[in-house]
Amino acid sequence: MVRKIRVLVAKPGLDGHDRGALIIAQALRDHGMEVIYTGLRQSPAQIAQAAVQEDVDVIGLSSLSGAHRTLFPKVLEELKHRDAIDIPVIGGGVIPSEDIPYLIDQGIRKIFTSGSSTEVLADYIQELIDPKTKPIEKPKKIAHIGIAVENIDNSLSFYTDALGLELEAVEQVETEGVKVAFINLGESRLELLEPLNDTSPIRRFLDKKGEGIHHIALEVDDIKTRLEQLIKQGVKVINEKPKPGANNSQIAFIHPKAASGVLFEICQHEKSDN
Ligand code: B12
Repeated sequence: MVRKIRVLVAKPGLDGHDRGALIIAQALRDHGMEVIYTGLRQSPAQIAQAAVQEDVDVIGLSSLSGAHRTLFPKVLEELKHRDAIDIPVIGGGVIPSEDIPYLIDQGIRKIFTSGSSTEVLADYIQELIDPKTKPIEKPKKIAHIGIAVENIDNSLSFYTDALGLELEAVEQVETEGVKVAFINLGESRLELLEPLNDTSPIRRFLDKKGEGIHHIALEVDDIKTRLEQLIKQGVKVINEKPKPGANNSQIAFIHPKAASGVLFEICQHEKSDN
């Protein structure tokens, strides 16, 4: 029989907020993991001891009291004393973003704050424990930044003359109702987007917001899998399936509501150096 992943969910210190920890414990059980919950007000030594005794695969610390900077590293210290520092420790709760790099530096593997998806958490633990699990692929680079313009010919000279960049090609993408000028910039591009007709999404954007940045495109290796992962994580997308984009690419848009108002495109080009 395959051994279930065993997770210790622990509340260090005097913190009495247990809702988040209980939700996480239940969510991980729903994902088929075995969860041991320490209960409230545990010392770092008690947590490390319980982790060793229960032979857990991962420890999840929850803190909302503001004591994470002291307590999380203390748990690591206690694990070290017990020769158990190989047990990965993750954390969550009310943890200001400026504290996260410090905690990662101390040896906490990852911090999940309010609003984190439990799907992402379960997948993360699965990957952490089982190296065979395919990790979530990070985007490789900014493929391009799309800039909506009324007329490419009128806008081009700023990019080619004032900035001295090189115009690589101009292409019409009939399906999107858009004419695109590709301007090389290091490993990325700027794409000037001119509407071809009144139903073009770029026309609607220009009427609503005027000229300016329309979207940021991120290059991925496997757009189909990446899109499926985003949908599984509960990220709101505009396209549930990849569609043809400019310059021999497959593209899909993520809803701006998922990304603080920014329209992101993920794209995969035929050649990986694109
Ligand atoms: C509900 C609440 C309470 C309830 C707690 C009920 C309970 N049994 O949990 C009560 C009313 C009792 C309470 C009391 C107090 N509270 Co209070 N409380 C809150 C509040 C409004 C919401 C917390 C909550 O339940 N969120 C919902 C859960 C689901 O979210 P979550 O815990 O963040 O969990 C998510 C993630 O963080 C993450 N996560 C959490 N744990 C873990 C663990 C792992 C392993 C992983 C991977 C992920 C993970 O996943 C969860 C799901 O997304 C917060 C404000 C806030 N916005 O967070 C203040 C807050 C936490 N409280 C605060 C304070 C100050 C107090 C009191 C000291 C107030 C007082 N003077 O008496 C007391 C202290 C109580 C104590 N003994 O510790 C402060 C803490 C300040 C700080 N960190 O510096 C906050 C931030 C309010 C504020 N803005 O000032 N509180």
